[in-house]
Amino acid sequence: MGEGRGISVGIRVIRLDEVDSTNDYAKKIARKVPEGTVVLAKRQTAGRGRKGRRWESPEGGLWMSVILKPQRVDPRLVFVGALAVVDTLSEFGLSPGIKWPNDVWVAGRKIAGILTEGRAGEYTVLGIGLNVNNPTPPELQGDAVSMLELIGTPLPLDRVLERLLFHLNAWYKVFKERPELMMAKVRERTFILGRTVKIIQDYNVLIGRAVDVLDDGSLLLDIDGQLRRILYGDVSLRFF
Ligand code: BT5
Repeated sequence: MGEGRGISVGIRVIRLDEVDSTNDYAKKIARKVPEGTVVLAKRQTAGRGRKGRRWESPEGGLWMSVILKPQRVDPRLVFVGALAVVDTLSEFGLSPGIKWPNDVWVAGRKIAGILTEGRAGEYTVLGIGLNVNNPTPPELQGDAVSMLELIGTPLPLDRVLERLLFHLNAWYKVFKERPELMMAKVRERTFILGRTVKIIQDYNVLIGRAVDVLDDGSLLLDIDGQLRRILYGDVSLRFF
């Protein structure tokens, strides 16, 4: 299926020493570069999470954005990033899980975050922040973790990048050809299922048991016996 015609994530890697945000840089060049172009920076001065939250990006981490040009904007693209990070970390001997919707955690702490942004019909920028050898923010002690901290020795960043690009290619292909297969893997890797969680929406807080991740990427929550679908969007999830 589509063999040989698929794009290659990482066909071109733009390496920067410093940038405000690789996502912002990628959005500026997205229309002019081929799909699969990657923007990588040693450090970001204004790395962003969702809703303008800050993403700490000192030297030593993997801060990158992939420019994709899918047929349609699809919120499930975030899972291409999450699964690729999960597979990469597994190869390094770690046991990661997805904290729906956009985090990867190891041993109860956040090691990576994904931020997708796009322009309908034009491009989607898939931003990935992965703590590799960088110090994690002191104010997030206990909440954030790096590969260095878990493995005990610094890792060659290029080796981590190479494995991540490999898995991004593989999962992007599955996403395009068999999205339901990708979602089955997401379900398998989502560690919050069965747990009681708190969903924080703009003006609303919901507490319930996470039951399932549906094929459209939404989370099924059991609130006192009533099932409710939570759409991926600007929601935060906390353990209760
Ligand atoms: C995310 O947002 O988790 C998405 C982060 C995406 C970062 C990448 S880096 C490359 C690309 N360029 C960008 O500018 N962004 C992307 P969110 O779910 O909103 O989580 C943000 C929260 O994570 C913050 O409020 C902190 O609590 C926490 N945080 C910040 N820096 C962190 C770090 N280095 N490691 C772990 N947690 C962190």
